Amino acid sequence: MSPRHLFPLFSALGACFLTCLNALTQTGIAIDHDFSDWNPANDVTVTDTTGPLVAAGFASDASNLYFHLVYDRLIALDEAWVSHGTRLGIDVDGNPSTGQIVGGFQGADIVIHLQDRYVNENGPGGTTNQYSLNDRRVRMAPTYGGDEHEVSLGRAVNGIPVSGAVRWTVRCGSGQQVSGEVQLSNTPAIPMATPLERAEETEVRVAFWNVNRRMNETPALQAMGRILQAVQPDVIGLSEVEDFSAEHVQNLLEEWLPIDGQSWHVAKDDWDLMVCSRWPITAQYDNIHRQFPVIVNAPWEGDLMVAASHLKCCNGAEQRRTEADEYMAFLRDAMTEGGVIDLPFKTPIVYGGDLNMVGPGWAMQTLLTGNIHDESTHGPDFAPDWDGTSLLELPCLQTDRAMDYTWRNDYSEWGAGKLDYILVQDGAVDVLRNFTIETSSMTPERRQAYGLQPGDDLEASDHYIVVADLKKRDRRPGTKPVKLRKAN
Ligand SMILES: [Ca+2]
Ligand SMILES: [Ca+2]
Ligand SMILES: [Ca+2]
Ligand SMILES: [Ca+2]
Repeated sequence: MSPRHLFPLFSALGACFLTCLNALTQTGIAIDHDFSDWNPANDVTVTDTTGPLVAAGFASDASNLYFHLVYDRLIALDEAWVSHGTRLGIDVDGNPSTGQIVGGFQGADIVIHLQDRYVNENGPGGTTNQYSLNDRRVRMAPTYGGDEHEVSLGRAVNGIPVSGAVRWTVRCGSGQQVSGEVQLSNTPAIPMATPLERAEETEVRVAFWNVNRRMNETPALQAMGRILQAVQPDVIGLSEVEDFSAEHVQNLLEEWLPIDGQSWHVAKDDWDLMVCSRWPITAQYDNIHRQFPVIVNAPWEGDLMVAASHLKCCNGAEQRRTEADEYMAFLRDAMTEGGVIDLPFKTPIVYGGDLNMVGPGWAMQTLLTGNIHDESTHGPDFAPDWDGTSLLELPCLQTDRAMDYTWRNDYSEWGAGKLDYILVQDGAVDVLRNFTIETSSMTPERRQAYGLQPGDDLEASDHYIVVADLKKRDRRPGTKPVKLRKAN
């Protein structure tokens, strides 16, 4: 063979090498609203363009099966905001004659009806059993609308075999459908054991927590105390504390997190929000609906503004968007001269809490980008980061599971989801660590190391705490922030 003939062979080998390398370096799938763990080359593209589906991918590890769904429009996966009727089918016994028919696919032993929030699985004697998404450990991200989604399905609870091939399919209400067949992988799920300790060089550890009005229930308080002692936050934004006084919460914090010779500072707004801080709170702004910015005398040059938030729940997308508009008008005021507040340039501003972010996610787009919806009432759009860009939504993955949900109720028709967020200006702070905690998924050794009990997560509240370690951005040349996903 002449060198001329060898060249295409080498380039074919090179292409294979790169593909194989991609497969080998694939480190597993996290359900976290970050899609860099999916290799688009492994997705199956939809050929007909009659509906919203563009492509779908499938992966597996020892714990879960995973689907990657790409649409051409904003879809809220477990809602009919835009009717998409997506069903996911898996033939787990490799037998097309057992199971359900999903369009052009026969033999699906498990069918996940995403939009209608249930799962059908084969029962005995040709029957079909219906389960909730939570029953079958279906997890999804993002929890609010987007054009790209990732879904996982627990293997053990669904009796998915330890080896062999499975056939899978994705079908939309439009009739668009893609299918594939793959060997099951038994690679362990992404190993997670994020330290709860603050990252080196952290200047402020901020946390947000919806404590579900439980601050007078003994078992909840014990669990809350253990979690806060493990986390040791400096600043805490609380929601659903309308029934309690600032003094009540201050006393609890002084018992759980005593500060040498000093008191905790607690500010309460006109409804259900509080901000608690190790450092003095020098100003508070009560009258922004369901959002509560305060100024903290942080241990860095200048101040810190922390806004605790608890946006309208559930079917309230328009109200959430109005609330976001209202806060963003305040933020624009804070970042520009005149009005009721002027912050010095580059004063870090952190926004977080239970944003109830379901449905289309309009409020999140406003909060991240500064694109105000009702400009006639709330004024013009602006860039909410001091460097002229948008804000950063922190992933806050669970410390011990590669998933981002912060709300979980196994008895609900609604799947576990991420309702609790931290938004930062990555032009003003570096984020050195960020996480949420599900104590039930920690190993006994890890729980023991941090003084936690398995049931502390849901005993304390129906929401998990979200935490971030911040360092005021060093703008000397050559310094590099931690790389995180930027809102698009
Ligand atoms: Ca991911
Ligand atoms: Ca089957
Ligand atoms: Ca101003
Ligand atoms: Ca606008």
